[in-house]
Amino acid sequence: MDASPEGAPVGRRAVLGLIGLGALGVITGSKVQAGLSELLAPVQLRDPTGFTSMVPLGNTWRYYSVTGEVEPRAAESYTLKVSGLVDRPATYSYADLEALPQLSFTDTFQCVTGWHVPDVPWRGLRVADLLERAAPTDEAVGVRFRSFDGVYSVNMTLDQARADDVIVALRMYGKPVTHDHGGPVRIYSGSMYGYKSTKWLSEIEVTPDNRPGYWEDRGYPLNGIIGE
Ligand SMILES: Nc1nc2c(c(=O)[nH]1)N[C@H]1C(S)=C(S)[C@@H](COP(=O)(O)O)O[C@H]1N2
Ligand SMILES: [Mo]
Repeated sequence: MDASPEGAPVGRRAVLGLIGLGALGVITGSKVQAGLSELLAPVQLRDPTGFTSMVPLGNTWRYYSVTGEVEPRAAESYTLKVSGLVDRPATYSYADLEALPQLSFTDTFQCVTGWHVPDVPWRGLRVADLLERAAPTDEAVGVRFRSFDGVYSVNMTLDQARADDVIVALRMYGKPVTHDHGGPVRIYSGSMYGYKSTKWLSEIEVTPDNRPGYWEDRGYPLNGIIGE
């Protein structure tokens, strides 16, 4: 079966039992690809406060994790590796990342399955800056973003990863990125669909190729630029 739905049910914390399959049909949307397979293998959808998902079913976040629950990581013990085809591999602590120049912008978050969230304020540092510090070698072609969930990864070309709106995000809505949104540190890939924004980021590896990552292996476009 092909994996069009995103994420996996996560047992008791999933609200699917609470809202039922009928409501799920509404959430996945009639004009979106609410195929039967999507209903049978539902997306992970959490509702931390209990009832918010009952109200505005339009522009709300879905909290995705293809691995179910992810062990939370504190900012104090967090590290990000920059590795692969670079002259200067490095490991950054959260404080190291915070000390680098940050930029802030507001953007629409767009999942390839159709839902979106407008006007999301982000803050973080450009992946381009980390790459420049690492100095990719002449053989470098792609960049692979890995997650400490142990499974998720995404690739981009080196050029795509250097775009101004591709950031290592430390803050969202003016606050540290929450665990459910992939904190303490996630990628936000501005002009690309949500699956290009690796949550629970652990490593940025410069690669000799641009091989498919988790969702690209399951049919999503390797070039995830919105509208292309
Ligand atoms: N580690 C990890 N990162 C991930 C995913 C995931 O399942 N695991 N899902 C991706 C997809 S398809 C989307 S749309 C966004 C969702 O971000 P959110 O969970 O903060 O809403 O995360 C992306 N990054
Ligand atoms: Mo997505």
